[in-house]
Amino acid sequence: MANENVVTAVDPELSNNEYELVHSKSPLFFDLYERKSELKHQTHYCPGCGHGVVHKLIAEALQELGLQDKTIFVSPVGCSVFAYYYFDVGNVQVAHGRAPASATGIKRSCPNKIVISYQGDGDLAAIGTAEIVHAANRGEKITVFFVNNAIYGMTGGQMAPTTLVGQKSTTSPWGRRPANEGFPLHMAELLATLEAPAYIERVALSDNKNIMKARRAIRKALEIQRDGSGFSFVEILSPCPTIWGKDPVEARRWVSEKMIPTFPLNVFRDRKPEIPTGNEPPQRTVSDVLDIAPKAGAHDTSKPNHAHHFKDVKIKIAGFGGQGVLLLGQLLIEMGMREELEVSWLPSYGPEMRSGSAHCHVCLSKERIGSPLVSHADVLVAMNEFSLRKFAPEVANGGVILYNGASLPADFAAPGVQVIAIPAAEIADKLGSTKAANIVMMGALLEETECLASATALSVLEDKVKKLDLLEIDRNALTAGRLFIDEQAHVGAVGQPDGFA
Ligand SMILES: Cc1ncc(C[n+]2csc(CCOP(=O)(O)OP(=O)(O)O)c2C)c(N)n1
Ligand code: SF4
Repeated sequence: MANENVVTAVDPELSNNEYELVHSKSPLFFDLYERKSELKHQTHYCPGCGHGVVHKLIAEALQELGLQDKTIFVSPVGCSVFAYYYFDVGNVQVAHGRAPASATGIKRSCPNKIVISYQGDGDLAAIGTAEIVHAANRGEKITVFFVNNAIYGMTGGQMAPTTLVGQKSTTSPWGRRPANEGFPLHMAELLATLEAPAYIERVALSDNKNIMKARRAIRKALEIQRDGSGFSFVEILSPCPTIWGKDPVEARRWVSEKMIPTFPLNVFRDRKPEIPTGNEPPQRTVSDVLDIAPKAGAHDTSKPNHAHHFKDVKIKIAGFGGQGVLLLGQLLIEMGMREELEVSWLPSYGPEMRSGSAHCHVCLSKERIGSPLVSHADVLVAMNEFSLRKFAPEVANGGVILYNGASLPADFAAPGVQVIAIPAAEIADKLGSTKAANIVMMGALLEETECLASATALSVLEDKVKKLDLLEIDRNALTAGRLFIDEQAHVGAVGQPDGFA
């Protein structure tokens, strides 16, 4: 049966099938490179770049080992930042240098997955030195593919820790001088001084023979992770024709003639580490560790007694710094946790401590949360007019906007969304503190959406608000927000530009 992944192109200039080009692509790759509006069959890498070769070798190894559905690929910052556009596996793209730390978290929470940390030499050996050393030293059961091209490719050719002695770069225009810039870092050798790693090898993309060795090393590193044997690391000396100013053939030769003498190819470690076990600390629940277990006599929230009528609720809370916008989000996720929901809270604010704009994304869900980002909110709590206008267009159809104001701005409209104006600041002011406006809004939110129980809200406030006079104001503010929603419905105090209320 014909292999659908093999494309055969016969050169029309050549007679009688004299010469045939055969290209094959691993089915582990996506069909098209969607990021490019045109040329979707091409990658974003320069011709002759080693990243493309390494991608192919990883894809083929994953496919041969049958690991596609179990793999989570952590891509770095650098030329390979878009690796997730190619690999049809689980993908996470992380901050510069942090891939081994993120991979650690992913592997520890999903121990049955194959977790790959893919990094360049700027990413791994400069900004991320600490992360790789400590992940290796802990013997994290991840696989690291370290693409060493002796330069920062993505940013235009600055010196990397791996830049060769005498090699010119934009930041070492006279060539690297050990007296000034130090010597190249040998990451494979450095990590091989540690006890915990199971497998460390350096390979090179200098010629076909070495590429075949790289292929075997990549496969072996993945097998080691599959078998649970420990930390595996493959350093791959890789051409960067563009920044080196060479054509692809010269660049490969340069790997062979210049890089390999500095970075000898070798298996530096190949054994299952003996890591002592036992004496593990007792397993404790998150609420025990954070000391948020319900106290005796407090509202018993150990078991959720509130029926959640949703699969998930996405909330955005926005206003000025100082209006308790971020705190309101934190209170809601605390309540969610006590009601045994999955929760996430993602703050966003400028450098100003007060009066700058601030907002947070809150997710409450019965299922694991994929992304903490709320791009289509079910509920928007807008603490000021700026936030109302800015975020209203992002509210999902059928969603709710709770606006801190006596009435809606005259020209404001949000079709398909229920908008409720609540004079929260005035209500809070009358209760003794304008600052409690966020709690008035919390009461309104709970009453309007019924997403969390009032009893949980009270128990959270009792635990979090230490000053008794403030606690009293907050209790009243919570009730006032709830009552406003109940009563305004009867008296028609809802802003209704869209005819909802
Ligand atoms: C915190 C931070 N610092 C600096 C940068 C700029 N930056 C982007 S990629 C990069 C280095 C990339 O070099 P390398 O890891 O060797 O990967 P390559 O592009 O060569 O594959 C740098 C310094 C950044 N994006 N983030
Ligand atoms: S700049 Fe270098 S590392 Fe980056 S894509 Fe081009 S050849 Fe590859």
